[in-house]
Amino acid sequence: MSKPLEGIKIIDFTHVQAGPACTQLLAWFGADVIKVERPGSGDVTRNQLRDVPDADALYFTMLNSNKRSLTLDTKTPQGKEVLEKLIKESDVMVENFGPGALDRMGFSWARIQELNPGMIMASVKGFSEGHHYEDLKVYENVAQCAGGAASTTGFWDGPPTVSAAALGDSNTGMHLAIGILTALMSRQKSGKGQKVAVSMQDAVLNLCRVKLRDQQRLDKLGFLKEYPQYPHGKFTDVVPRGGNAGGGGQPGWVLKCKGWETDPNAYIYFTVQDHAWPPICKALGKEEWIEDPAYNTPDARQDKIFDIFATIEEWLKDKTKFEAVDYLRKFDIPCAPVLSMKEIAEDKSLRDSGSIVEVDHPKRGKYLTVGSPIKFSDLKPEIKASPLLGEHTDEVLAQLGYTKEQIAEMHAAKAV
Ligand code: CAO
Repeated sequence: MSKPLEGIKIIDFTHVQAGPACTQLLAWFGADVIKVERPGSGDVTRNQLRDVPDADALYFTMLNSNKRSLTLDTKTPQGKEVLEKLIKESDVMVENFGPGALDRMGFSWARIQELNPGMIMASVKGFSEGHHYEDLKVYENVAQCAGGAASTTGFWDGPPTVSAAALGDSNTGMHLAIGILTALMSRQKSGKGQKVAVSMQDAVLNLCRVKLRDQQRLDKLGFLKEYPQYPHGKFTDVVPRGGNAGGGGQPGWVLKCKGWETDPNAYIYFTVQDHAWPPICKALGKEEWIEDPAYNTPDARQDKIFDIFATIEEWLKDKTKFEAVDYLRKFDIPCAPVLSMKEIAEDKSLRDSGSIVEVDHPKRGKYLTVGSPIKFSDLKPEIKASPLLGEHTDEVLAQLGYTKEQIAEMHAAKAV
């Protein structure tokens, strides 16, 4: 079966996480992704946080599967020539260098268009073009702070907090993938390529839209009913950190289960969904709350929501998180155990669905990685090992028409 993106050739000039996450996704769906890396060193993540000496780090292998690796010093004349040829033959070029790096290398958008008017040039930067911080280099947590995630995450009596989820990196890469696919569709109609850019700040903000919603409600009302600060605490003029509160109209909290004193993840998330109030009361053995006007509407519950959570915790005291969820699911209550990474790594359902896959790597042996979170009826992406540094250099150069002698010369000149 041919893969949907087969025939699409992508120059993957990305490094670290944001760009590689994007191109990896496109490679899974069939694109020919050629990762261009600096000879000798390659993507910095090959060496970062190594757990096996002399083998590419998991940081690299988990973001670069299904790609080919071409080493190329694009600051040498031969390297530039190879890149020009590649640009002429490719559909997409993806990069996430620091601001201005590609221009300094001699590959401005104008030059790329000259070489290939059909080229889709996709970039990740920390901030968008024209932004007053456009010159800044940016990593994950910087973006989380600039995009509104950090100021709204954590507890009210603690500092702004970053999330473990890669909202700035992989999330930006996913946004860029959507942009690239849109530009490919557009090119089918117009024949023209275009520049696609996503800033990490914007991608984080896109996921924080409910907090911008809350800022405007706060400006109007002076309080936010669904936050733990209401009605007993104080609001200032900015959206506060809401701890583990549910983000919408359904109150929720992380609740302790049996064993929480020694197990840092012996918790469940429990949601008090409005229309599930009767089943919640039945599940907890608190039938008297069902018709009690002090409890039977969201407004009535609001000022005692933490007392309600305390009652649920009392009920949870002799149940493990798995026992609790297995019981609560029968009552249709939105809840889940707080899973550790160890539990996720061993989860049979995640393995069966291909969301976690085991891959065999020639140097490091077997390792786990995250498979496609997008499921298709007609495509089951096969997750392959990431390439060794320069593994496909000669192959790609030969496909570009270079002879064995020319390739040997480039090796001798350290251009590849
Ligand atoms: N051959 C020759 N030179 C190469 C090359 C190659 N194959 N690949 C990269 N280079 C050069 C670049 O041209 C650049 O050179 P100059 O700065 O001299 O013009 C140089 O390598 C460094 O590039 P950089 O600025 O991207 O690298 P950095 O390590 O200093 O910064 C990062 C890293 C991530 C902060 C920066 O790239 C950045 O801000 N990127 C945009 C935002 C982003 O994607 N951040 C998320 C990364 S994931 O956490």
